[in-house]
Amino acid sequence: MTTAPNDTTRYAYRTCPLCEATCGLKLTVEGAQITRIEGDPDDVFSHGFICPKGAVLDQLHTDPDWLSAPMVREGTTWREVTWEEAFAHIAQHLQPLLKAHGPQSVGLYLGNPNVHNMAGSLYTRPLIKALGTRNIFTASTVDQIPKHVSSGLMFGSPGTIAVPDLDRTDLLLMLGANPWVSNGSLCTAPDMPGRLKAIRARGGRLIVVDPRRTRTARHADTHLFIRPGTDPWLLLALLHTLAATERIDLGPLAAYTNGLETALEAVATITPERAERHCGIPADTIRDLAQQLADAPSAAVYGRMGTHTAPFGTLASWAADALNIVTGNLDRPGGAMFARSAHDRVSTQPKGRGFTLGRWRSRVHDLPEAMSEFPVATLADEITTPGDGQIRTLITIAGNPVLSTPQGDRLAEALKGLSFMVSVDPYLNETTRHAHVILPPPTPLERSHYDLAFNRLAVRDVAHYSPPTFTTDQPDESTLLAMLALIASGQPSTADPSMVTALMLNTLVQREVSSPDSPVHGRNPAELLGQLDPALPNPEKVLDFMLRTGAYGDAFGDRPEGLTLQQLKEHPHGIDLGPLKPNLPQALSTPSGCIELAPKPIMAEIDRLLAEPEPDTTQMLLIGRRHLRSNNSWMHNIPALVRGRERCTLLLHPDDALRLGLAQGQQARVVSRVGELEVPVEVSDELMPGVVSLPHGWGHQDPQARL
Ligand SMILES: Nc1nc2c(c(=O)[nH]1)N[C@H]1C(S)=C(S)[C@@H](COP(=O)(O)OP(=O)(O)OC[C@H]3O[C@@H](n4cnc5c(=O)[nH]c(N)nc54)[C@H](O)[C@@H]3O)O[C@H]1N2
Ligand SMILES: Nc1nc2c(c(=O)[nH]1)N[C@H]1C(S)=C(S)[C@@H](COP(=O)(O)OP(=O)(O)OC[C@H]3O[C@@H](n4cnc5c(=O)[nH]c(N)nc54)[C@H](O)[C@@H]3O)O[C@H]1N2
Ligand code: SF4
Ligand SMILES: [Mo]
Repeated sequence: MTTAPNDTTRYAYRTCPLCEATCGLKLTVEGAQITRIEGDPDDVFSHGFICPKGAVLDQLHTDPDWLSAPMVREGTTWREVTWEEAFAHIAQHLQPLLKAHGPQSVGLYLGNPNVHNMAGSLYTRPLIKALGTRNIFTASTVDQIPKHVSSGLMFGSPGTIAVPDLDRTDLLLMLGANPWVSNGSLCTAPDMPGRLKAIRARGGRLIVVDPRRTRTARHADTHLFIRPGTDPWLLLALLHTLAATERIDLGPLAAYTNGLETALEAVATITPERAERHCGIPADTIRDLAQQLADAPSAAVYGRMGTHTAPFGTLASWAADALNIVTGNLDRPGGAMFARSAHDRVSTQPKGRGFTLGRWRSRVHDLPEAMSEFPVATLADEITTPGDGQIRTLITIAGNPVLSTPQGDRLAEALKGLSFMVSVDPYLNETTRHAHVILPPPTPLERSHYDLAFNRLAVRDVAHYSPPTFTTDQPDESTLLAMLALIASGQPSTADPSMVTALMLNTLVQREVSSPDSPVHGRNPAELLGQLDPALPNPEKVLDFMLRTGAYGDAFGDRPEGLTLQQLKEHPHGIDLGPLKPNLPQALSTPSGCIELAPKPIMAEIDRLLAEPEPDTTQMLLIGRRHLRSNNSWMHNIPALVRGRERCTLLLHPDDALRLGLAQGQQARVVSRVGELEVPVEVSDELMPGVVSLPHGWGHQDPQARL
């Protein structure tokens, strides 16, 4: 924070925590008020970019519905309680339930904002450990988990995710993403519009594949309509064509890639003609696309939401990376690369334990775990189906699954049957209104920020730290989660939350000193921990430790120029650590030390795809969409963001409107296998005929919510 000319005014710089773009914001602060929020022109990554959501961060801070005290519910009556009372109440209910019904009787749901704050990123793990439950659900299974699974199978770790090298690529083939609006996902790059325009400005090309002509598609060189759910056909036909035209060229990747032959054999029958019948993209266009990919000096195939949250999402996710590999574009500038986040250490040897799926299965529907979680779509089943291991207690943290996950009305009914529910959430909303206790975190301006999740997915290596803009006497969210962990492990509700951090640091330091990969291998744990400033808040101690042992860290004095938290504090606009660097084969952690191009579960998915019948084109298909001024289900409480035209509408093509006798503004009834609703119609030729689009996260009519 620096002081502005007028000495009652100060500027505060902070990373926006609302989406994956991690823009730097410049806040003008007068006393306890924010008088202006703009993009920080000096930010090393975002260079002044801001979107309408970042610009109203202060309105979250001042939202009167943002809870400022813990709440306890009896029947339909809520009362504010002290923090001591809230923790005592939780201990009084949670501990006997755990004792009586065992760890599996507790379910945990983690929502999206967990990955946007340090507390959620660091302190949910000790909570999971303390609970000892396998009934873990997150927003990932309605989002990016296919990418984790395919990356885990190919590269050895579900966190080893390749991102398009946006700022250097010559050709970006983008499927199922609309970053002009979403500002990007699994590809952290503030100012997506600017960066995408720059591709074309430097002579590169942008090709967008989407059943809707989105804003992103309108700015592309080419937009191809695709029948929803059929991306694997297109992508596998591209692989097929590259092989058939002898354009496979792995370059240096060939030395450490297994399974090329098996993978190409698996797509041998997927000709462009066959793919066309499924995906609707003409065979000649597919052949031309394959040639463009092979000819481009560098190219990146990038698939997101629309390809992942679909049937065969994991196969589509694999196929995108497989294309990057067989064209030699993985891990090379302009292709798809791996970030080196400042808080992770760089691996020096390519071998590891690899990644396994389905180590255990869900109780009711026998679904495999992936990354220790079950699909959230089965959460309601686990709550309502009696038997050993039935979920009786639920903890939700930063999630609104009633509005954000499939069959939310069924889940809401299920929540009513729980013995006990705790929510860590600032709002009394459609989900948390079923809780018995709500623990609200401080506002985004009252907490510090370092992006633990998205620096791992960024198109440049960067690091930023933001201190709290305002102080508060409310406990930090890390304290709330640490208290839940302590209570879950049987500690009294008066236990000291710092114990959790101490344990975490101990685990970290032991791991580092015993790992030959670590820059502090063999050092004395007490000496390292002794170098951490005892005055730092708990999460910052962990962060400083991670930064100092990370890719660019000072290795606790061994690399004196290296990064520390103190250095980040001295650079409020962030520190630029340069463009993406080649990381292979060292970043691999497969048992073979090689890229596994033909993992068995993926090859089995290809067989399953080949058994699919040709699509029934008389069936209308429903897809989603995002709006620039919205964020899943939870920013609809900010007047500046919801003003204006109704946005929860059903988009459909004029031909379909005519055929169905629907006109602009009329109510349409949408019926699926599991639900139905009424929604106003918006006729638009930006939709592919046969497809309708409805945004998610709406339906705030629950009278028990306080929004
Ligand atoms: N049909 C359809 N459904 C979808 C999607 C789609 O595209 N189409 N998208 C899916 C995706 S990608 C996602 S990520 C999920 C999101 O699913 P969820 O994460 O379950 O839902 P959100 O609407 O993001 O709700 C976020 C919750 O976090 C709370 N919150 C906000 N900030 C904080 C904080 O700092 N701390 C805490 N403790 N709580 C906070 C909010 O009040 C809100 O209750 O939705 C999925 N659902
Ligand atoms: N403004 C705003 N920004 C957000 C969010 C928000 O709610 N609002 N949510 C945030 C979150 S949690 C996430 S995960 C990211 C997601 O960010 P993105 O991955 O960019 O996701 P979407 O914006 O939903 O875009 C998905 C696109 O896929 C298309 N699509 C649908 N089905 C198919 C298909 O079968 N094949 C193909 N090829 N395309 C298909 C849709 O038409 C849509 O244009 O956005 C984040 N940013
Ligand atoms: S693009 Fe995302 S990170 Fe940037 S200001 Fe908007 S919401 Fe915040
Ligand atoms: Mo998401």
